[in-house]
Amino acid sequence: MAVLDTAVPGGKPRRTEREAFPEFVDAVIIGAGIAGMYQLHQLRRLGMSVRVFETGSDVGGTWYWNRYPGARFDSESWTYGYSFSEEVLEEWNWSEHFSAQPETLRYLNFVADKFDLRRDISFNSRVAAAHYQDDWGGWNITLDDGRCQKATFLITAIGPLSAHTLPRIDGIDDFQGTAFHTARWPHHPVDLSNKRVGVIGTGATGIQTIQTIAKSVGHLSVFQRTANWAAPLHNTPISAAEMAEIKANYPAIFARCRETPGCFIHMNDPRATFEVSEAERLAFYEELYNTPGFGIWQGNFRDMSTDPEANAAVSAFIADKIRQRVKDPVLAEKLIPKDHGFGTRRVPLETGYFEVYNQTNVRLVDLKATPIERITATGLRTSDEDHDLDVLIYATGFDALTGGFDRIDIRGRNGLSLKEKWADGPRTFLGLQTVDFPNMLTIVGPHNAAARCNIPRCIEQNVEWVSALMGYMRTHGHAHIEATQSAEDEWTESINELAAHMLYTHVDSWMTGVNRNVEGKDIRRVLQYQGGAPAYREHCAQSAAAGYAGFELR
Ligand code: NA7
Repeated sequence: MAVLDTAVPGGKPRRTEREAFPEFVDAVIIGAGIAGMYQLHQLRRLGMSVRVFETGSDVGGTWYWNRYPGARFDSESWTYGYSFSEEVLEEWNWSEHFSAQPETLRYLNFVADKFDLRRDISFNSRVAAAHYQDDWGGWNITLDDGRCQKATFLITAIGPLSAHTLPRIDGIDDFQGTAFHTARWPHHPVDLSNKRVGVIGTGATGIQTIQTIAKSVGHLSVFQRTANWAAPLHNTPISAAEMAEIKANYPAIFARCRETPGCFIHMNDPRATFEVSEAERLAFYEELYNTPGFGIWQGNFRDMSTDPEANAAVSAFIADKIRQRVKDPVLAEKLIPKDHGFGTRRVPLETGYFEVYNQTNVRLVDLKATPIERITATGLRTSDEDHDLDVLIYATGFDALTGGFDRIDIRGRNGLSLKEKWADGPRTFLGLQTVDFPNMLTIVGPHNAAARCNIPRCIEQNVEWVSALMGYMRTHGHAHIEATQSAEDEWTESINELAAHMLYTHVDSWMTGVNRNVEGKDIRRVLQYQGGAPAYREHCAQSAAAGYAGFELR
């Protein structure tokens, strides 16, 4: 039985699947998640004709697809929502400091309703190809059902983590039980009670899933290949009084987010790790460990992500926490990462995750010791044992940042394939444009600050920059924009230089583009701008202020 793929789930599409749309529009946006929705809203305000194509049957992107149990924010809800609309800020109430997926999806539906976004969105519409047309200087976009659309501009809003990947393990289709990838969780409730459930993967998604289902399943087998660092989320409800205070503070909250490198509310401590005494250091780590959200990662000593010894100090602190929380010392050691330091992968935030392993119905299977050999009809076979399962959950991640692009046949000037151009790593200017692909703009594209960001904050910046560009081009009578070769070369070079001193660059993870489930993605690449969001914004603003320096406009 194949792994269930709920690409077009039971939910009723808002528009008919074979709807007609005009042959030509000013802009096509791919994706109706947070970025695509806001980009549509902005371009409409400029009076442009726009069509959005979305694979899912409704808005929401990441929050539409990732419905697995326990899916929730790792950013504070009140820093995550859109900031552009006073009305939205005033009308929407978050119920928890770190909102769960159903509430976030309700929020995005509320925004879509408020701005009547759906009338320009074609749902159940997967873009298969986008080819630049040298003769008329625009794009031909083809959907996988054969429908076509022409547009002057192609704006990708496809998300950094949208191309989910199943493991390359023999026998996936042999399994006779129920199997899901977490990013294709069904839209109907899934009853796991008393079932024998297996989860492959212990990234942020696996951790959220495991800690949520552990109590209700009959038996849970966690198949862990690489142990991951994780720190407490400390989520709590938001009272009405607190929400009123948050609303009153929104300007200050968003101002704070604009100052920090990742647009979270947490800012690195200006001190270096060994500038303080050991007692002071441990007290600071303890305080951060007890702080909600990403404080322990984003608000730690300034050298935590660059100095191996500083990183080892915080890693040792977190390792001790795991030892305190997991009763079986042998098991605790298996849960402590030995091959990478704390924060060199995006840190999963957990709620009682490590305590799950104290339950008698939960078993950790260490795949480093006993690798998976194959999936079988009745479960999964490791090198030493057959594991019988009713349900198999693949929390196996994504082909990050470039995977979403690779899945569309994007061709620029003279038929050049984007996948081929980026085969050895992306080349871009500002993470928004790439040479030979005129009039294509990549919101949250590789080399952009957004993929390392409290993402809506960076999405808003990207979208507003692209919208200002569109306005400028209209005013000046331009219909063609393309990065210059020198701007692309310099930006790509600077991206590589900025990342060189970061410890994360030397670790396999989605942030370095490593995904051995995908052909050709076993080599680390620099995919993110590491200079911090404020500096990134400054680069974008400077280019715009100089009449879009680094771009050729015609
Ligand atoms: P991640 O963080 O990429 O995690 C994927 C997990 O799946 C990770 O533990 C992988 O182990 C595991 N994996 C992948 N392929 C296999 C195979 N073939 N065998 C065994 N285990 C495998 O993705 P997530 O969805 O958890 O999180 C992505 C981001 O979403 C997260 O950072 C948040 O920002 C939200 P590995 O470590 O590769 O050994």
